[in-house]
Amino acid sequence: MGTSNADISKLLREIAAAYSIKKSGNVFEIRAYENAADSIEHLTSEAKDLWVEGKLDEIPGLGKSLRAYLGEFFKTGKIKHFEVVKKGIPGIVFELLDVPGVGPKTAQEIAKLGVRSFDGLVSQIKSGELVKKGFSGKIAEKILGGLEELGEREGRMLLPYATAQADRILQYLKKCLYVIDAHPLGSLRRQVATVGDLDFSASSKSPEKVVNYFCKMPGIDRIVEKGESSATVILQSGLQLDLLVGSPETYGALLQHFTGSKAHNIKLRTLAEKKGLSLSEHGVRKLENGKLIIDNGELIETKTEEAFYKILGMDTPPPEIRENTGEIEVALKHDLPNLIKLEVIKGDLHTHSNYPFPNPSHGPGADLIEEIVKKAQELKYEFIGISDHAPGHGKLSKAEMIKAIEKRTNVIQLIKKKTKSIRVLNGLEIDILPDGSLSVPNEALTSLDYCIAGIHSDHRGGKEVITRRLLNALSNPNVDIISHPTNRLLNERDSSEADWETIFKFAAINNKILEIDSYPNRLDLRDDLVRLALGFGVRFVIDSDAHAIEQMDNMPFGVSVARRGWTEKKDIVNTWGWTKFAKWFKMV
Ligand code: DGT
Ligand code: CA
Ligand code: CA
Repeated sequence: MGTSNADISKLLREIAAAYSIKKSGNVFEIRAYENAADSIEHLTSEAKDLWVEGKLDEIPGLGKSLRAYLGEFFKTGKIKHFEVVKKGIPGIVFELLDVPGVGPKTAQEIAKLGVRSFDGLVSQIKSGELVKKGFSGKIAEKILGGLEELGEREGRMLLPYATAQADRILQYLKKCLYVIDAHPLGSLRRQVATVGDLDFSASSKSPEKVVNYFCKMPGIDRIVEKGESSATVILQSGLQLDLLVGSPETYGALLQHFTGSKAHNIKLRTLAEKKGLSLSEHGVRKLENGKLIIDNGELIETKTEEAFYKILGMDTPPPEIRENTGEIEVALKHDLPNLIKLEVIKGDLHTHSNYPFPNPSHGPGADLIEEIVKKAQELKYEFIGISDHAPGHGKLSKAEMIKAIEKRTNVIQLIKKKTKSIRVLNGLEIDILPDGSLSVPNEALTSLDYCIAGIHSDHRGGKEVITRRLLNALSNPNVDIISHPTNRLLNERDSSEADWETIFKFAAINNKILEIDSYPNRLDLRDDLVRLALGFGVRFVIDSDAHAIEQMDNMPFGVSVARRGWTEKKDIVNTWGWTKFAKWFKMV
């Protein structure tokens, strides 16, 4: 077993589950394991490194006994006590906990019915055997969906990883003598939060030579398919690459086709047919009496994507919104949105410094406030907000909490005074507790420039609970922003369920801002919900949620989410001029 933070979190969750299955631990013990799992999952440094440096006590929410267990784990590769706790529970129970929608009770029940593998489970559900044995049909259905989701999740890359890989491959492609131009396309060009495989196009007069060159790329494990103008290869890293090569005269059509999305292309094809045209990756052809004339001479010139879309009588939708969710209709009416761009971002409101709060609710950042300010200056920002996690709820008395926050406010005041070319803003990120109240008393919030509230525990509460918690937080006059509203972690945890329409309506009416968090495995609020919220008039802030200054460079990924959600400059508060911005936050 590995020792990554993800491995340790999983192990701790398994112990929590084992306790609850055996009914041997009390509620507090189980909660302690779950909290520790959450806390380690969110660390910016590896827990093992902290152990090596003798700094395990820096992990918030980790008690003395858990620290000792982790020490034992790093030293010996196992924990005796955990083995005792897990004893007698079949391994499949722990595997099942990874399936969305399956908790310890259900996992145990499935194991009791003799299921020992995922494949066995699927076949027992599909054949109706499980239900015959008395298992709930409704839950069985839900589990099938969960298994499917788990399968889909596996193998999809996060956007920054996909971007880095694609850059490298593009460099290689462009070095080929026969390549006139090349582009990464598919879901990467559309900036989808996770990317399945990487698609490339190349413009060339000698397609076969380009295909040969591509198939000789270093690091290829196997060639799946190789044609005259296309290839599919798998790299040793497991990454799949698709290449299509086309002639410069019709390269626009190729770009368009391979960018997708599939749904966008299908809709376009129907539209084209009505105009007597046929579309394919090779280009646009005229149909005669509704029939395709197979003659390359009939290919209409489409050197650029713009030329391609023009033939269809429409403007060119930005790749990020090519999902057949209305973009074709507005492009036909020449009414495409003017999507927000990275260049207009004027500041970041969600950054974590290493300010030493006593008992912070979650891991602090790695760098000094001054270092964050300097990085923000390098990014040419006009303002930078520091939003550390406040001390954890219940860790300090009310008076101590107020004092601790005041003390930090004074520190920031001093930094504000000595910083000239950029505005430093005093914020906090506080917790929305399970009952919907906030982790910090109101008296401590009034001196802040702004306040972010977010759910950082008990994410798996039901739809009503999550909705009520978010609405409660939004009702507090001191709360300006809800951070990462769905709390999803890509490839790890699904979005919380909530009554989003009610939440968005409430946020819009009460001038509350929803965050688009640029952290690569969050990208939360997600694009489809951004679009939905936008319809209700919600405003957004795009933040990095950086826990180290390098992570402030993640802003472009949040901007991509905002673009996929159809937002424009006016919808994003951290693009506004200072006067409007400060007025909104009542800073003046
Ligand atoms: P991914 O790889 O799962 O993240 O998603 P995509 O969108 O990159 O999908 P992929 O790699 O299967 O295909 C790349 C593009 O090629 C896709 O966005 C649109 C186009 N395409 C693929 N299959 C079809 C198809 O069956 N019909 C049409 N019209 N276009 C297709
Ligand atoms: Ca793809
Ligand atoms: Ca592909």
